[in-house]
Amino acid sequence: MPAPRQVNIAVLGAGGVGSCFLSQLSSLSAKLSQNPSTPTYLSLILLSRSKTMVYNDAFKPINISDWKSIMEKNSKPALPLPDLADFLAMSPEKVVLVDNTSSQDVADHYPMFLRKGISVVTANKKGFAGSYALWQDIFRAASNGTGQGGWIFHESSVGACLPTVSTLKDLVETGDEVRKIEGVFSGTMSFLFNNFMPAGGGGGSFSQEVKKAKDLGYTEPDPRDDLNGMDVARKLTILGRLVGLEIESPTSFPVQSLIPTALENVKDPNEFMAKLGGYDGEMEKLKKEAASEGKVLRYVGSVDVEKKQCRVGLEKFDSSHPISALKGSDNIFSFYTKRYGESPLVIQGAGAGGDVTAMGVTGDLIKVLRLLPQRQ
Ligand SMILES: NC(=O)c1ccc[n+]([C@@H]2O[C@H](COP(=O)([O-])OP(=O)(O)OC[C@H]3O[C@@H](n4cnc5c(N)ncnc54)[C@H](OP(=O)(O)O)[C@@H]3O)[C@@H](O)[C@H]2O)c1
Ligand SMILES: *C1O[C@H](CO)[C@@H](O)[C@H](O)[C@H]1NC(C)=O
Ligand SMILES: *[C@@H]1O[C@H](CO)[C@@H](O)[C@H](O)[C@H]1NC(C)=O
Ligand SMILES: *[C@@H]1O[C@H](CO)[C@@H](O)[C@H](O)[C@H]1NC(C)=O
Repeated sequence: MPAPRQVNIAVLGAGGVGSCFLSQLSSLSAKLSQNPSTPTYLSLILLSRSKTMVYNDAFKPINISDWKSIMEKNSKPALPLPDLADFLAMSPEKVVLVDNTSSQDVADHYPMFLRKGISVVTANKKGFAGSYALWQDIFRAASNGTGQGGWIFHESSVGACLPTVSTLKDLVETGDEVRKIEGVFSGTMSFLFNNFMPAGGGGGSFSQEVKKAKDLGYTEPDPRDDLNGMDVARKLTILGRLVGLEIESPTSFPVQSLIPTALENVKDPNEFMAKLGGYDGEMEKLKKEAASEGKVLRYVGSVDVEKKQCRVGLEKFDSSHPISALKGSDNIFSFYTKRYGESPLVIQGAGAGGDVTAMGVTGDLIKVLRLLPQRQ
């Protein structure tokens, strides 16, 4: 009977995704410890928020079911990231770092963690959608079978748990030729346009629909952080890079902002919301135009791989197109490839939410566990 394995888990971030992850980690850990062929013991040995951390020098496990009160009672000031990397590297067992933050700073340090043999699983887009230099550094630092660096997985960085990253990687690695990627990559934009211009007709004014989305909690606290299109641009950057395009940054291709120019610099989000109605005319005109052609407006991202062109913005679609028929805040990703021909490989479903995003992270954690060497 093989010796049981022990793997130490360090979790950064305890927000919406982080809390769901911790509850999934708790049940995963119980299940793996019962595995009859190779029991694996997962220990949560560090938990961090932006200013505070829980850990101990002996790498003793933290009770996962009790993390909230432990975090309140026993936390110390957060270690600076280079010190955190040194600390984790001293662990007697392999360490997997779960990044549940949206921090650029944490993402900038992935290469450092990986080079110290620490694996990383993450829903944070910042490491993969920032500069191309960081992208290259991360994948150079990651183990590629040589057994030196840690492993890195980031399924949830695009479309939460929808299998977008892994599917694209499989297409590329098995030799298919990806020609075009197109879709609705933002739950917020999906909800907004499915309501502003439903395929069956109707829908309120643009500002009314933005207000509705905000009131339901579908937007960022300042809806301009959605309307500027940068969230979509970041996801498109990741998808484009996965098919081999050297995209310099999410600002190196055209991104259509839906924020009226006059309201870009308004300080207060409430003032922005109050004034948005004054600019409904432009969107109303586009809506009428699309309707007169029997089409609907949608906010999409697309990569034309052959022409090496990326674009984010409004497009018109026939009402029979799968993109027009999207419901609620669902995402859709269409991969047009040589093997799939005229009929693209389509992935569709919920692209946000703590639980489904955490599931993507937990799935990545399971992949890393399979790759880590068995105990001697
Ligand atoms: N929620 C979704 O539907 C979804 C979908 C796909 C991807 N994602 C991605 O998942 C990540 C987490 O999302 P979320 O909704 O859970 O965010 P969130 O609720 O804002 O939580 C972020 C957490 O990270 C912590 N944090 C920030 N900077 C840190 C640092 N330098 N070191 C340690 N901890 C730090 C915060 O600490 P404090 O508690 O101290 O503030 C907070 O606990 C984001 O990258 C997001 O883009 C989310
Ligand atoms: C945070 O943890 C949750 C659950 O543990 C996981 O689903 C989520 O993907 C993680 N987020 C990141 C950014 O790693
Ligand atoms: C962990 O915390 C839970 C909830 O407070 C408690 O019931 C359980 O006994 C604790 N486990 C250990 C090993 O201390
Ligand atoms: C793996 O690492 C070696 C040595 O650094 C490098 O030459 C090779 O290109 C890498 N392979 C991949 C697939 O990254």
